[in-house]
Amino acid sequence: MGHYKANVRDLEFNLFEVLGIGSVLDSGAFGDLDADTVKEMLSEVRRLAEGPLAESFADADRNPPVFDPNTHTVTIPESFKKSYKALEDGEWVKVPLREELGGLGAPSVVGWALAEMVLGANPPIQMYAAGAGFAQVFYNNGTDEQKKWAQKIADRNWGATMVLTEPDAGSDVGAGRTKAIKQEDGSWHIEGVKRFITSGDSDDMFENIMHLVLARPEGAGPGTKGLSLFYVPKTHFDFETDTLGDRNGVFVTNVEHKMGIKASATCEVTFGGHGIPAKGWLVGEVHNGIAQMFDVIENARMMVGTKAIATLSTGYLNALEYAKTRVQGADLTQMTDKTAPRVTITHHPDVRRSLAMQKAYAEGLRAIYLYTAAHQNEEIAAAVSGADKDVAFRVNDLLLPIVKGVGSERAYQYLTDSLQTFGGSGFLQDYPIEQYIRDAKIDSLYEGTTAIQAQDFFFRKIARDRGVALAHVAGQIQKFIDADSANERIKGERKLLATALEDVQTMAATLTGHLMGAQEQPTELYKVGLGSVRFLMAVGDLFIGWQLLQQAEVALAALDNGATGSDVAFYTGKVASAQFFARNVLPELTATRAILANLDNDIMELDEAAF
Ligand code: ST9
Ligand code: FAD
Repeated sequence: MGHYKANVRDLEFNLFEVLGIGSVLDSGAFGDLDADTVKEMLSEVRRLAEGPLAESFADADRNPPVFDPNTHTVTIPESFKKSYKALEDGEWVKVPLREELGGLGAPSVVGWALAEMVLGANPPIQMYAAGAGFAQVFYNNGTDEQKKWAQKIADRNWGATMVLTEPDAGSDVGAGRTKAIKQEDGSWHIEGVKRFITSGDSDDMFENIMHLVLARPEGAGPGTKGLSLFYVPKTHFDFETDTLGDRNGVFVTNVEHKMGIKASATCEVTFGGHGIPAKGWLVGEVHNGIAQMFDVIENARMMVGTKAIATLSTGYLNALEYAKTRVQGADLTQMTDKTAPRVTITHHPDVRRSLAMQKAYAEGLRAIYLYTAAHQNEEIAAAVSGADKDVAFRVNDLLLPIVKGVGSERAYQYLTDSLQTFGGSGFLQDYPIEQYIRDAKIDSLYEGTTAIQAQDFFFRKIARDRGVALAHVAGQIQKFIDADSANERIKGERKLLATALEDVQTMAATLTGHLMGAQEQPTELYKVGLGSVRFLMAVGDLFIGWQLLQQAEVALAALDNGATGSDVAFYTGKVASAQFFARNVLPELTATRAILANLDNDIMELDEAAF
């Protein structure tokens, strides 16, 4: 048995019992795809993830990719390439893609449920496998001619990269200096050095790599709006004859030595610096680079959040298994009796508290990413929350910083609890948790740090959206609180949820007040900046509490309907987890509300020397 533990029971519970996607599939909205086929897919990807994909997880960490500066190449460990091939052979990453690109056109929610298991087993595999997804963005944004290229790229399973970051342009993408110079034949020459590029080179895993590069055409304006998006192949390719041509002038010039996800090659990539021009083509022949790149970024943010959540889930399940067998100390009620029998650590209240928090966050965050994915297809969104197409996409936008920002922060926080459950053994490489923690730390950094997610959440997803998406989700929560059919057993928890909703609404109003106040007094904006991460995390807790209680309602009904066998423990656990979260976490939002109500700018006025 490898390190990875999937939770297919919970995935099926979310998909079929809570979100109810079975009835949408049965309506024929997604062709022949039915519930049984989705269940078979989940089971097959679980087999792959727990077996061949997980197999190289530790080996590729201990023997990471090696860079050869003379040939500008990266050597990837054989064990990892074997795992990668196992995923590629099944074409699993294409399941949610459009049919023109060899996909099945399955709903996003199915695609992300499958991806969770790959990301939990060996995250860099999913990153290297993103080529066909990138091709879909290229297809959606490309000219008719470029659409044909995109189809070929997906068909031939090329690798792909997203190329934004430069040494002086990280969070501030608009500071990028990489240039694009127009050529007479309609192509462009790209010149500059990009940093931290995931999968910049990948040994012989792919016959070619498609780089999607943001660069500034000569004479274009400043900031992100002056950037355009270019398709830049590693090696030229003749799409008429299907043949590889000369090497393009884009070379990897360094590979980083990292804390985690070591199997993923993070590269410095130099365009046009080695005597050969780096030739690129303007995507869609329009200068709309940042908006086009956000089509990739939105999916990548979803991927990063799901990765973090997947890792927390397997961390929790590993900790749970260990706790059930580790015998240490006596039951607390017999602590003074030195002859009392020794018990497994699951008998200790603090271990139970910790396991309950890990379970609630792992399963609550899973519910959040699947609810988000459910709003990426209008048919599913309509069934799940009654959202029309416009509102569905706004809700997806609203929830992405929660999936990415809250998912990554909470996963890292509670993975340390998973490690703590193992005691000193957790610190050893005999168990996977220390690698989980190292691998998960990146999730709060790349694809926009948590601070950037929090600002995106408030300024763009709430203020600029005029609260439409937030009001839709808050309406769903209110409906749940008010439901006549509410089960009496979680009545007290509904009250806690109602208070949490009110707390969050007050926090939103407070921050909005500072935003408005900034028209008169610009430094009022600092208060938004000081409160935005707390606010993001608070909204995350509210949504998690709501999702868990909704699950508890479904579980109680299943128990009342005579659930049997292992389902009894599963549903009982759902109810207990929701109650624990509501009682132990939701009341904290009242304190956050008070903190936000009293924000001041003292810390902004403090001399740097005083820090
Ligand atoms: C990175 C990669 O870190 C790490 C992992 C790689 C793994 C690779 C595998 C990925 C797999 C998944 C992909 C699969 C592909 C598809 C599959 C298909 C099924 N939403 O606010 P403004 C746009 S990469 C949408 O003024 P500033 C919008 O067009 C590096 N659009 O921003 C807007 O115009 P308008 C990641 C948004 O002040 C325009 O930007 N780096 C959003 O100019 C300007 O907006 C980062 O993430 C949004 N939320 O620039 C950088 N926001 O307003 C983080 C903006 O007219 N920094 N736009 O609509 C930021 O995000 C900054 O806030 C900034 C600020 C750069 C946007
Ligand atoms: P900075 O932007 O310098 O941030 C430093 C600190 O300041 C952070 O805590 C940040 O939150 C804070 N900060 C910065 N600006 C603000 C602000 N306006 N408000 C509040 N706080 C702020 N990039 C790509 O283009 N393609 C890739 O494939 C890719 N893969 C990556 C893989 C790895 C392993 C790593 C480490 C990075 C990768 N990146 C990639 C780059 C990544 O997206 C950036 O590192 C990230 O956007 C942060 O930029 P930075 O590192 O320059 O940090």
